[in-house]
Amino acid sequence: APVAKCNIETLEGDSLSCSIRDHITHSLGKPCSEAGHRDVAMALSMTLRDRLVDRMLETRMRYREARAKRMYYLSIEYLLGRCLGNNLFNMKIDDVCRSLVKDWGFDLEEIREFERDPSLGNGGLGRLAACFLDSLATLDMPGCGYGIHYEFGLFKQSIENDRQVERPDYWMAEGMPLQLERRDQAVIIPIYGRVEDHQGPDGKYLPLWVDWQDLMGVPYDIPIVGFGDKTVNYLRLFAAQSTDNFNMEIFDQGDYIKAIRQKVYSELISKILYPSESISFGKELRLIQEYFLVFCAIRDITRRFLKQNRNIEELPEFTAIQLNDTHPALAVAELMRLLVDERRVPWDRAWNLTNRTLSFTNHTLMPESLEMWPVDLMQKVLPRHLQIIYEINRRFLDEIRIVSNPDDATLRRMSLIEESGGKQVRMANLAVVGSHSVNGVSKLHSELVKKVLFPDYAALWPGKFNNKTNGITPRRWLYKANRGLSALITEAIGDGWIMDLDQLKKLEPLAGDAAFQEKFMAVKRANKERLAAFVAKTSGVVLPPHAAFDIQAKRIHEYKRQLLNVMHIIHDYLRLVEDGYEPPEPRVYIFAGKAAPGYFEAKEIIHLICCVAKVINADKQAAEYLKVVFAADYRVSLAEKLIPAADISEQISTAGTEASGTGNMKFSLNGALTIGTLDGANIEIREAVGEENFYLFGLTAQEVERQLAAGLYDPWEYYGKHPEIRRVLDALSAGRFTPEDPSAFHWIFEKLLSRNERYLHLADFMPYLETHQRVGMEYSRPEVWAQKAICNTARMGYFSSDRTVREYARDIWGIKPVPPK
Ligand code: DL6
Repeated sequence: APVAKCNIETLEGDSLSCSIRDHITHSLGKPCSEAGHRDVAMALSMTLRDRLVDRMLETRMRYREARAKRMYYLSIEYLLGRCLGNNLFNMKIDDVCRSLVKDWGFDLEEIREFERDPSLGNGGLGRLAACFLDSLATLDMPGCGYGIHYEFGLFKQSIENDRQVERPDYWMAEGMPLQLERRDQAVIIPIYGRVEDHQGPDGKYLPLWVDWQDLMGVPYDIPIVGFGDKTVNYLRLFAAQSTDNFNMEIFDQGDYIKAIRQKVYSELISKILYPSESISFGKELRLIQEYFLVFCAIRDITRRFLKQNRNIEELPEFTAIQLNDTHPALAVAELMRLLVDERRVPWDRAWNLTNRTLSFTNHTLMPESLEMWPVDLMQKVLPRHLQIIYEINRRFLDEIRIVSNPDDATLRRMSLIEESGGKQVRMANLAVVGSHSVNGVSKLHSELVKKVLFPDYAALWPGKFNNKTNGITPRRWLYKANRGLSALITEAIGDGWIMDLDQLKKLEPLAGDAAFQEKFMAVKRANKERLAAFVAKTSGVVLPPHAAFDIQAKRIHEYKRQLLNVMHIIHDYLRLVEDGYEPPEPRVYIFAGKAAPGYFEAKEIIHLICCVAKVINADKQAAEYLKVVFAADYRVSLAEKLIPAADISEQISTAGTEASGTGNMKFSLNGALTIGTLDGANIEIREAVGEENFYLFGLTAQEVERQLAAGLYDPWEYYGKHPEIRRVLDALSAGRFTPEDPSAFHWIFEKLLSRNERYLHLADFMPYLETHQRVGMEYSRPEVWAQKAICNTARMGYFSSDRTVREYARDIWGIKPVPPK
């Protein structure tokens, strides 16, 4: 067929087809007759990009004409998930494309499988950022993301010899046709050097940052389309490159190799995403990454702002900058530097502007995740920023001495500098002091942020602290991920729920309706069959779809207590094979999640799960009742397969440790029942779906805190009192699941019986078993289960990220929707 450039303004069959053919020929350089799945995938993505870029320019013009305030989200991680499918759904052309490529002999699902997940995040924090971008665009809100264009995303995980193996993830291997390189908007970044004291032309003190080296940040824009294809915002990711001139001096001296080494070092900055929160090595590189993000973002934001002929004094009226955790906290110092040193704004005024522009979200209570940077390191890398941080601290401490006359211990706690051990900069304190708003991500977490993390600041500035319970985008997590359920819901109540998730409430009257229950469970069954086929193909384990699918999918961490889950599985297995007890329903246990490569316990937990799975899956006596699977390489696209197939969602962290969780929301929205503790957003989910539709167990955060504070926790007492606990721990200690290496899991025995065990596994074990018993009984009554599952879906409207984003917009950012006329 003749191929011609054509207008894709109307994304319908003919024009779409024409544009895809055009890209196959002119962008990929192939005759259409030779195009394969990959070529069609690339050409389709390019076609969408053309359309999205048009919309993006139109959106930008619309915001400009409205003189709209903008919000910029600064995050070191974004876990976007595959873009092609999501864009097709949000642009509402999935069906058109499916039939179009079918006519050419291709299958759209297979085409989508060509895209690699851009895994530019570790877990919840990065995925939340991606959900917010979707909601901002869907709500026509002027909000964009800034991040790092890592060359290698989170490692790819495989399981070999029952252990996690990590491999680099070169996520752009197949190309990333959606992104736009913006070399013309590259940013030059100063780093290292020293500060000299000078006097400015106005006679005032003028510090000069001299002898710095420079780096370059090249922006790549990924268009973010809202549902309905009206508004297209963007995510701007910066890649580090060396500048052309940085190495001239060494070069002139003839040391070519040294010059090249410097060039390579510069490009290391955005080479790889750190696979863990607690950084123990490569600290300098990580600090530079954080600075790199902050510098590029602030420079870009202020450039855009000033380009519109605005006075810098108006910055907070037109700009909000949200710090996603402490990683971008250097923004406080960088914005001050830009205002004071470059634009010569007096310090007090600059501080006022900075404070009104910035806001900060905390995502963790884990002490080891609270970032601190050695003063020596900062002095070396960012000498001027360190000076500014010291000055902020000096003024802040002087001020609180006057306001509240605190004692020395309070002053020490509130200082931006940790003095004990080697001096360190406390990034969380910097973010709190420099922002006008500090929020937690669930009701419980926000309370704990005030009481446990920042009690002194909360007493000083009670109005600064607030809660914004997390949410998830219904577009990716229901509309796209669960096509069967999505169609059933739309058939029952119309499609208004996609933009207004509260409308799911209309399903409530159907929860007791036998015909609807049957359809709902048929969808679940089909999802389970699909997952079972995937598991059989990828790991060889055959799962019975009539069993209850019980899934724990999240990062592997002691506080998330995958160990508690495995202990329960071992208990069930031993009861079956040693006591002859037959459970009321067959159960499939699925685990998924990555362990940080340097986190011994987490990697050993994966090893344990795989060893237990191997023994159980090979045991004929258990075959009818029990299967255990570790699904490798957890990522967004795998989550989209797992979550719609779950009957039971494991949300079993020790109360007071999980800030919010968002997986818990995705499972419940897709009709899984939660077995969970009173932790993070579980509490609010339980309130929303109803106590009777949530399986609660375990100590409360207060009880945990009391046990730990008073040293009351005595695991040996539980071990002595409960034969169930003894049997499981003794089996682990005796090498029941690793006959070839009997002491492999003895460390677990020792750890769980140590008085310092922070996550109180044994205290919650018996209540967990009893609750599971109840889950099993209720699963074996299909009408009871179906009613509860439907109630979960029907009552999860609150947990849409649209609601969360609206709250941020109203309470913190001060931005409003700017819809097309
Ligand atoms: O707020 C998003 C997400 C929460 O849902 C999780 O509970 C929390 O663990 C996670 N935090 C991180 C790491 N944070 N840091 N630093 O991913 O945030």
